[in-house]
Amino acid sequence: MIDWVSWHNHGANKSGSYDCACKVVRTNAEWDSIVTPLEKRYLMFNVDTAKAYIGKRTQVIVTLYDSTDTPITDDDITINLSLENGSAFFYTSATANIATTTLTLSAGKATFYVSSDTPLETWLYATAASSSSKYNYTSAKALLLIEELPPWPIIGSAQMLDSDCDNIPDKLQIILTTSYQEGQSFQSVSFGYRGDTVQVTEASIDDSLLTVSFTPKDNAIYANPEGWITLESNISGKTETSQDIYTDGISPTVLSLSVLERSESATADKIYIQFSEPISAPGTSWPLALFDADGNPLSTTPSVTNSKIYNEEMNVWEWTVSFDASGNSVITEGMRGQLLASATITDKSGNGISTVCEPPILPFTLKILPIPLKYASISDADGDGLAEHVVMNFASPVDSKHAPDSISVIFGSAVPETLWTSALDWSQDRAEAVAQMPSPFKFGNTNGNYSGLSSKGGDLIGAGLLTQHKGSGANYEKDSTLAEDLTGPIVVAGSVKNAGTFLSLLVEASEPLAIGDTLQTLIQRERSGPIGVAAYRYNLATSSFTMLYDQDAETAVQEGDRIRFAPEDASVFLDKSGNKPSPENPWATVSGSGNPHITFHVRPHKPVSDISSENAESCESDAPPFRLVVLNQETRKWDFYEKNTFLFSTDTNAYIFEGMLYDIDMGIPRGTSVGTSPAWKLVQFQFDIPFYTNLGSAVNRFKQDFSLTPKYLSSDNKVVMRLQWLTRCTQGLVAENGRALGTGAYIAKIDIDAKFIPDETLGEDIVKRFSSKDSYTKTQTFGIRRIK
Ligand SMILES: [Ca+2]
Ligand SMILES: [Ca+2]
Ligand SMILES: [Ca+2]
Ligand SMILES: [Ca+2]
Repeated sequence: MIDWVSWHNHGANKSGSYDCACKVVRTNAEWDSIVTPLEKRYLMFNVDTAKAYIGKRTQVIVTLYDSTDTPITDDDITINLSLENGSAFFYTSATANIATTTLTLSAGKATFYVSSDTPLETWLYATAASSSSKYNYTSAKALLLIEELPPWPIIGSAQMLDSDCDNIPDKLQIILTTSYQEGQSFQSVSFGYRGDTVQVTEASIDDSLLTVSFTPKDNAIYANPEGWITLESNISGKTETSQDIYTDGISPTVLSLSVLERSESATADKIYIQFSEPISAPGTSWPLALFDADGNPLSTTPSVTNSKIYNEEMNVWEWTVSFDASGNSVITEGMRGQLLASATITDKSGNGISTVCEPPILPFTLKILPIPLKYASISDADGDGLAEHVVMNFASPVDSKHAPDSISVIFGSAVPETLWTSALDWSQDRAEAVAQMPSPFKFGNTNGNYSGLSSKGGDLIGAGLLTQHKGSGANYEKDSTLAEDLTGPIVVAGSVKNAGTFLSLLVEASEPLAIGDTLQTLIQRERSGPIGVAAYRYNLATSSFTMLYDQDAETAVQEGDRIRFAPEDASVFLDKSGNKPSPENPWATVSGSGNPHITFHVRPHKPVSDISSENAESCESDAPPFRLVVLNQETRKWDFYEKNTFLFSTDTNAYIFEGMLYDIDMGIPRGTSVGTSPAWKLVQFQFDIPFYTNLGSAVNRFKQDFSLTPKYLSSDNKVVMRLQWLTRCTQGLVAENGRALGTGAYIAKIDIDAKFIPDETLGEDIVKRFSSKDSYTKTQTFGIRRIK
């Protein structure tokens, strides 16, 4: 009998000296003798020393690690906080009132605050509250140092105030632990305010009360401010800083009021009150004085049966108010209300209603509930690959009173986008509306992150979310539905790299793909097309696929090419909801990786060249035997070079090559988009082509440098060259030593080196890649036949 026994070596020790004990084959195992060692886990504090003055709180963070110092986020144990000696208080926040000695980790971490009323120097521990059968927890340990208050002022407490009753903070009041003495003075106060840091160097100081005024950059209502604060003081020529937090000293107030449109089936009215900040549950006492539409006070006190939070984000509460004895509404649209000075409304910091600020008298607006949405969709109606067409269906016809003020649509998966519009095109029966979003969703946003059941049946995946919005403040309402993805996928990027004699093209799509008709086209190339790109094989990952093809293939995609999906039914690929690529889905430029690679096609123009000794056209006995001829893509003429010097140009159809002709055709990566200058300024070639008889005797040699400029690169990324071995007057082809060559087989040893000289104005990465070299070596046989 063989049993496999395994145990963790996690935490066995940090040097891992018994790593090999992970799996052990045991024979004749005795089960009761098998011991699984407990895995070690460590609680650690973020500080070695936690330091505070008497009565002040200092923040400490405790984190759980394994023996490799990796934080453990899935073992949220409860911990006990304790001291070696003395007593301290532990709080879960800087402002919490109730102390605790137990905490539960959240994702492997807990933050707490410690303070003490007496000076202390002792050890602080965080210990696992209970033991585990799997883990052995080591406690966290740090020095706790509680010191007497210093003999200069530090922050005792700090409160943010609003002195002009606009619900925007403007004054910070600090109670110092002591007043400034001789040789001590105020320097500055800095504090955090909604992401800004505000620094104030002027203060009014009255004994130990220090007040600074400021105007916030962000002038939005902020009636529950909280943040950090730093006080700098000059103490006998030295700057001493005191850090603390400031708390909310601003009273809650009412911002807006509304009453719900009364339906036939209603049994009570619903009143909505929007507060300037979160409040504590107000109970059923009515908080407002009422006025009629003309502003005359009313003595009515509505009878409240319930109050509850209605919109937490907007601090809107709902009061249920009974009808009067005759069944009429006590509060109607247009009436006004004012917060009662006696109302029992308090904010989360315990601030009651202001005794200084006069509450505003506000009208009750009518809250209208929107007609629920039933279905929505997002498509690319104009076929350019970008989604912009939104259709929405409502549960019942929508009259203008119940129509949304605006709609918002969330779409896109990697970086979701929210677009808004208020322009809706209603159907005849007013149960459907169409919105052309003012600008389409961004390139690549062709699906969304929502999924669920469709009201039309079946599941929706990759959906967006459509929300209708109506009203504002206390009468704001919204209602959402999934928006089905009816937008086809697009190609967002491509990158090509060499894979031996093949190229491997990675095509990245905007969303997860499905395979439809495999007989259709994978992608299209724009250059000399659109043409379908053939591949030996392709591999689909979720939202991308790689294609492998011969780098010499006519349809090969190169760096700088643009590619896209074949439109509609011509595409192999669909998105996961079955949407086909749009008719005009956009092109994406293919980037390269690794060094750019030149494809060489070097071969004799004809396997056997007929050479006549009777030649009149270029009969110069002392002319060099070779010319390099390159097709100029700007003039469409042949440019002739001899020893790297430009000689002349001729029309391609007017010139007849004589002598022995070699074709040198190359594919050179542009490295940039089609139609723009290449990523290289030059390609420097070194040609070395010695020719031999078939017995190996040297006959002649073409050895020349040539600097290729972009004017020779076709829009199709091709370079067309000819190497012309000229005949000599009355002799035909001659060897270097002047002897005429006879009919027979000859050998060419071709050696071409190429070096890219980059366009330095491009990005660092592309400049580096286009500073590389490539080369080509081949031995070839060709024939010469002498004719009369
Ligand atoms: Ca203010
Ligand atoms: Ca407040
Ligand atoms: Ca579109
Ligand atoms: Ca889609």
